[in-house]
Amino acid sequence: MPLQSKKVLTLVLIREAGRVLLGMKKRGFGKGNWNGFGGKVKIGEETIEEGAIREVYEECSLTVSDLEKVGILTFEFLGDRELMEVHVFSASFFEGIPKESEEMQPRWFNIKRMPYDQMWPDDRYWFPLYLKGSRFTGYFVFAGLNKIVSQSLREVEHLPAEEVPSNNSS
Ligand code: CJL
Repeated sequence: MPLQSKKVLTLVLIREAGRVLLGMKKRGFGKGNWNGFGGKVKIGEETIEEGAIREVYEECSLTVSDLEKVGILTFEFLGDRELMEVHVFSASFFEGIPKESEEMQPRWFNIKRMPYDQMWPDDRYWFPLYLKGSRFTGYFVFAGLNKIVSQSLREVEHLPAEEVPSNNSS
């Protein structure tokens, strides 16, 4: 593995009428937490958004469209050289009825009552920026999975354009 590499992940927050759809993660990384939907971007997917749309469908049976990129969150875990870069999208348009999958149990939350005690610890910092319609970038350093040891979070006017995956020989 290169000295510093990053894993690109997606997170989609579906919003309707003062509520946000979250899923209770039933297995794997983040099990027991409420979170938006998302996951890895697969080889062959042309954009991060395309991976995000696929993951939402797989995890809760909704077809989302017109995703808006609202944030980029980078996570460093002390002792681990791989960074996690989470591209956060907001979706206001969807078709279908939320359905439980093997991965997620979906449920609507009133935006005034987010279950921060059962979410990743970073969420209580950046989620309010999402809820008020801001765009943001954040960098969080974790010691273990539950403790934030350093963070920077800023609201931005524009998010950086998506990077084209490159093998460095072009
Ligand atoms: C972990 C990274 C899973 C989004 C969902 C994991 C779906 C992998 N995601 C929030 C995170 C990570 C995070 C860092 C400390 N809200 N989502 N914090 N916080 N990803 O496939």
